[in-house]
Amino acid sequence: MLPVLAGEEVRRRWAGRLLAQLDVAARVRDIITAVRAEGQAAVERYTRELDGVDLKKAGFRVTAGEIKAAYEAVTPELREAIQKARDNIAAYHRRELRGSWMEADAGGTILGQICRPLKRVGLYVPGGTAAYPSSVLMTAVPARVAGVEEIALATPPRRDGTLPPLLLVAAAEAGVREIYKMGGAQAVAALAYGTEAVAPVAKIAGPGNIYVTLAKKEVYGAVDIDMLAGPSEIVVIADAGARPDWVAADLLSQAEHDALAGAVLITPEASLARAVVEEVARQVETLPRREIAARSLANYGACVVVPHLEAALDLANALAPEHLELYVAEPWSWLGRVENAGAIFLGPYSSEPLGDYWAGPSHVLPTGGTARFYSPLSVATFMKKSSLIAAGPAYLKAAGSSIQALARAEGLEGHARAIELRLQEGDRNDSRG
Ligand code: HSO
Ligand code: ZN
Repeated sequence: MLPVLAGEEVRRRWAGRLLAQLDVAARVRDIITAVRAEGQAAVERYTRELDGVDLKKAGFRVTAGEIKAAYEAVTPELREAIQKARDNIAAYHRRELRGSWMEADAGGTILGQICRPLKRVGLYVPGGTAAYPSSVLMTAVPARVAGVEEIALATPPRRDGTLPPLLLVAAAEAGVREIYKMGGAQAVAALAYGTEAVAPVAKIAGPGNIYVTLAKKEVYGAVDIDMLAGPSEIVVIADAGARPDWVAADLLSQAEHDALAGAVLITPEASLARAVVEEVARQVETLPRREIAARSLANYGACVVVPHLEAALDLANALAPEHLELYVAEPWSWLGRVENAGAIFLGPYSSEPLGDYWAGPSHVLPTGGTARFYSPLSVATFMKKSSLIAAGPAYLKAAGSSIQALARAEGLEGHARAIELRLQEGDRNDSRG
């Protein structure tokens, strides 16, 4: 079930994980072209073909009546859990807010940076068995904390034309009022370019399947995107003190997401490795999603025995996993060795699902090795900056000749003269004074 592999083999398998699906790229491009050319008619056609839903009947934009019905369908316990999770996510992301700054020097020249939220963003939330209310919170709450005025949320309708009630409650609790029943590449295209029924956004964020991810890649440039996200991943680094049943449970928590998910234990302890392999086999039997988990483990799961913890950290850094658990005796002393990971969980009680639902950091994290350069979805995802320069005459006088020299060295006489003219005025003022 959980194969025992060499580190190199795990790296090879994980590297091939996304390439396995790239053949849908042409299809994605066709869908985007159609939505750009035909607008809402194309969105409706693809929704009929791919989701089996007639939007004329089901309605495109979610109504106040649908939100009200959703609240009635959700238990108070779940509603409160959504509210508490939302508050934790908001509190975490508020700590991340960075304001504009300005600094004046003695001569009165001011340099600075203006940070402001994007005005209108699109959030994508997957459908099917991956229609997670938690993902609504993990994208919408950081956007709200950033101060985004307009949030358009897209998620594919179910076969009966409805959306899951808890997902609607999560959206309402996060303050999202614009929800559209559309999914896949057609939703990404509609958000990027707009249609008669939905206004275009400046940026599209949120997880999705390969169609969504490739569509985001395709519209990038016309709009910004958060990242190119793939299936979930977890790497657990554990030592002799780790409980095999806890390690196994954490591996399964990500394996159950997707047949393409990756779950890997790296340990210097051969006896722990054996015990975890046994535990995984035992626990998976009673999981409702055991078939998905079993396929994930067979393809992209592994148990790797390494000579020492140093080697475990090296392999984890090479995999650059979405989630990394340091389930070892001294997790804090190993933290400095972690270079590439979307989220890091320290110690036996920091089980990965804590991050998926509750603690506060967004669970939208870099995957597929992109933790080498991407960061988690955050407030910064929804902000942009403008630089600020307000110079005085003394500044120009001090810097003018160097600027002119640089401009002339680049063959840009017009630049040089713009500075020169002002220096001449400075001379006249000097002679008059
Ligand atoms: N672990 C997933 C997020 C998620 N888990 C949603 C449960 N629901 C990707 O980070
Ligand atoms: Zn999860």
